[in-house]
Amino acid sequence: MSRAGYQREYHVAVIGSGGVGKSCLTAQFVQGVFIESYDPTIEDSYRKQIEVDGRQVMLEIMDTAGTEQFTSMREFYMRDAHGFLLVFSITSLTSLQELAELREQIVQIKGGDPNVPIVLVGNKSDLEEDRKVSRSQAFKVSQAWGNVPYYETSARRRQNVPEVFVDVCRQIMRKDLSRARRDRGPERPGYGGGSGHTYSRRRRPRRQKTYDDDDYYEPREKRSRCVIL
Ligand SMILES: Nc1nc2c(ncn2[C@@H]2O[C@H](COP(=O)(O)OP(=O)(O)OP(=O)(O)O)[C@@H](O)[C@H]2O)c(=O)[nH]1
Ligand SMILES: [Mg+2]
Repeated sequence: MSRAGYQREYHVAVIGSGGVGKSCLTAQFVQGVFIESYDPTIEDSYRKQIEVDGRQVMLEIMDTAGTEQFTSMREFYMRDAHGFLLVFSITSLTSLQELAELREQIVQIKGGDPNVPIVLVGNKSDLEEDRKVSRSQAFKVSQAWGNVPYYETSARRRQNVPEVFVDVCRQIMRKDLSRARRDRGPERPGYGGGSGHTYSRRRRPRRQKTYDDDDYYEPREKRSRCVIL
């Protein structure tokens, strides 16, 4: 149990077109393995306990179907999830374009809330020679969606994989905290003894960097609205 003495459970849905690497990202994060073969997902869910900003969090990860014929559960998981990884492959422009509709559906299902916790994920970054989506293209999309964070990941090389899950989790926590504050004032009994001080610290202004800072890397708590390459 965390020093806050209270464990939260958050639901994260991993969504995007078929074959972009949703299952591989999830498997890398949960089990630390890379799956070479392609077996279209119907619906899988995983639970993993992680520590974010000193708090123990139980993540329930819904690995969803990208293939049309298996998408009947879409509305259910969109309602259920607190946060979303919107995944495309940097080797397919169509896979990025198809996310727009999914994102609109999410916002609509969440009652028009434009601040739903979302991370835009460009996967297969190891396939640079097959790149069809430039970083600037993807970054523009992330800005148009209200400055959601954009990361490029490689499930194959485990690059930025934990980072995307932690980022969406942190966004959910932040939202949870502000809701608790709104409902109950500055005290935070919902966090079971946490004063909220540690967490609110994360809200300080961040240094803005642009997507083409190739060597850009800052400690996790400092970055959120930028591209991680
Ligand atoms: N080179 C490379 N291949 C990847 C990466 N991630 C996934 N793949 C491959 O892409 C294929 C599809 O990966 P999946 O994770 O099954 O794709 P998915 O998005 O879950 O597909 P659906 O379940 O049909 O929606 C597999 O053959 C993977 O090995 C990556 O980061 N780099
Ligand atoms: Mg899958």
